[in-house]
Amino acid sequence: MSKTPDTLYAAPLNELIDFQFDERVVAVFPDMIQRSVPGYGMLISTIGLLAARYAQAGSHCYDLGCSLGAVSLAMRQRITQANCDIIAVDNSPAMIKRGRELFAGDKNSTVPMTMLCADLQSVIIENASIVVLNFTLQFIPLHERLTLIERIYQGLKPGGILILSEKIAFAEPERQNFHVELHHDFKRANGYSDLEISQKRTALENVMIPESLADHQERLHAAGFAASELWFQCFNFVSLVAFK
Ligand code: GEK
Repeated sequence: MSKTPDTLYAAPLNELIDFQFDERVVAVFPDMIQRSVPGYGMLISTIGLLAARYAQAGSHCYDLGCSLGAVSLAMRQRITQANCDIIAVDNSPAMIKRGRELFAGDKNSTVPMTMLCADLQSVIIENASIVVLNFTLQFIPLHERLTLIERIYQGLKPGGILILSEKIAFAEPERQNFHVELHHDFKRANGYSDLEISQKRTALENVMIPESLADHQERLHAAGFAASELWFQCFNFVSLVAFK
């Protein structure tokens, strides 16, 4: 599939409004996320492998903040356990509209999949073997995060997993600068200009709130998860698996 190039922040903008997952973002999203998140393609395919191993027969697999459904499609291609289904949720109508079109074209699997346009906070999580938050928790208000992780823990079956991928922040300024600078090098190497990098950063400032790795690990523990494992890190982008 050819990707529409992301040029949303290429020209100087007089007024920088808060970032929104609207039609303009949806049109360029596959290009944007690939060029902005180090390891995105590998994360998606590896989540498919985790799903293959941890899906339990007769359970639900949730993809919360699914955007166009890349995680769901990867899980769908790998799951072989009987009577599993995938529930993909996003509160952006434009994402879900385009995601449903892509899902309709995915003929590689018969695993049932539902794409819901809803606030993930209102979705009941039950009988789950896998829950994925792939770069979604960072958009949830800080004070709501523990309740969400607790709800996910309660909805998971014994042996179930939460896959949590996030952009993280570092308490020590030197470490923070090191990772941020390398992330910006990554974006420059993918063709983004300094203007694009800085305008996007400003647009995300009030919308995306990264926390430290320790904050995430402590919250997972507080919610009841017996153990969590850091399985991916590239600069300030990480992914954890938490085990019930
Ligand atoms: C991927 N997981 O391609 N309820 C539902 N969806 C939400 C909410 C909410 N309260 N808040 C934000 N979102 C995807 C990438 S993108 C990450 C996830 C990024 C949705 C929002 O609409 C967007 O589609 C997604 O979370 C975050 O693997 O663009 O940096």
